Amino acid sequence: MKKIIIPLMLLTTINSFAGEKINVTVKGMVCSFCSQGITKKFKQQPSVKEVNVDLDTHLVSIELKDSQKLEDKLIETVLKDAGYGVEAISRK
Ligand SMILES: [Cu+2]
Repeated sequence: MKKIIIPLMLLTTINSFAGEKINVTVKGMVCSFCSQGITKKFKQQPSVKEVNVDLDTHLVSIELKDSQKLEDKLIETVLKDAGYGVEAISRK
């Protein structure tokens, strides 16, 4: 029973946090032109508050607005349309 209760509590805590953070590792993102284009694309999404790019690690960090969602599928679509691939998506 404990094993079921603990994850549920964690989920509730995460959901009550303001602005979910998503880290996306992007394939093919190599220069500042890439990062600017990707930042622009994600900022067009109404749920996105902030976007930061680390070119060294090919990481795009997306911060969402309070209690907003951004599905993995949408992230993949945005990047694919811009000409990039998704290597990994992690959420905090
Ligand atoms: Cu580039």
